[in-house]
Parts: sequence; structure tokens; C-alpha cells
Amino acid sequence: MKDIEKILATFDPATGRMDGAPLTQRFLHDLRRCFHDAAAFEQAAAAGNPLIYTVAGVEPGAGDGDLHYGVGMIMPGRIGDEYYMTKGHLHSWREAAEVYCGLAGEGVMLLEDEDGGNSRMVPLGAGKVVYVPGRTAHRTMNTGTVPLTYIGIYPAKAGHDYSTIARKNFTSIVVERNGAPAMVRRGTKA
Ligand code: S6P
Ligand code: ZN
Repeated sequence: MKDIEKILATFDPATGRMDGAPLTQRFLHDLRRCFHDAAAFEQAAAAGNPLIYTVAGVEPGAGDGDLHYGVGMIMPGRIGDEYYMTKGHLHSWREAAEVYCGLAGEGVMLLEDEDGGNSRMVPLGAGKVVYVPGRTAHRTMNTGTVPLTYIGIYPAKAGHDYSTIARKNFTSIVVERNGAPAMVRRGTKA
């Protein structure tokens, strides 16, 4: 059996910080070309480089049957009408699915078939579990006023493909409309 350090982890559901786990931090300048409103991005990026999200990652093993997981935290905020969000990715091993459990705060996930033909916005928050099927690009947004925290659990072999998203971005965006999140096609006015 694995050592207790690999079996048990302790995290703070309010902040997403986990004892002893490496923390990836993404700042606004890391998210260039993710947001649809380029002018709003440049204005915000000129004013500063705030922390947008963190992921505390746990990788207990790398075998065929192993799992990895990460506790994510996204700050509340928007660039123009678009909510703070993750870069988003496909898994390098395309068949790899993932389970997200919301811990605190309010948010949504944007799920898109790899061919971009089908987009879906799914709520993520305390009491919500989202199953992300294989071959599905996924990006997470904080639509609330406090940090959104969640845990994502995925096969150790999944890997992360960020380059496909960097090249094509998501077909849809999630924006604030009348105080609520709405999914619209990129490049259209809703
Ligand atoms: C990993 C899982 C999450 C994300 C996290 C940050 O497969 O989906 O832990 O890594 O939500 O998003 P991103 O797109 O920057 O990896
Ligand atoms: Zn993933």
C-alpha cells in the first residue's frame, strides 16, 4: 500500500490550497487571447496582472490504473462581460474522462466536443458533480462573487493538450447577461 502522504491530503475548500501539493498559479497575462473582448483584456492587462486561478495538483502514481487530481480555485471577476476562467484544455489521451466536484462558490463549465460542433454550459458549485466525457474540451468559469473551488479527478495518463485550445479557442463563450451567465457563440452579439 502507498505511503499515507499519497493516500490522504488535506485542503481548504474556501481557498483551494492543499498542504504539500505543488500550486500552479495563472495570472491575467497568462490568459492572453482567451477572452473575446481584446480591448477589455488589454485595458485590464495594462492596469495590472491579477491572479486569476490556481490548481493544487496531486499525482500519487503514474501507472495505467492510477488517478491524478487537482483542487482548483478561480477568483471572481470579469474581463468585459466574460467571466474569469481557466485556459481550458483537451486531454492528450483523448479518451480520458474527468469528474469535477464543486466545493464552494458559484460557477459553470463550458464543455465542447472536439470538433466544436456541440457546446454545453453546465453549473458547477457546492453540491454539483460534472462528468466530463472523453474528447471534450473543458473550461471553468467563476460566475459568482467569492472564489469558486472544485476538485477534478482524472486518469494519470490523461495529459493536458493546451495547444489545440490556444490555436482554435472554444467555439462558445460564457458572458454575463442581465446578471446571469449565458453561453453564446463566439463572435455573435446576444
Ligand atoms: C485537469 C483538470 C483541472 C484543470 C484546472 C485548470 O485535467 O481539468 O485540474 O487543470 O481546472 O484548468 P486548465 O485548463 O488551466 O488546466
Ligand atoms: Zn481536464
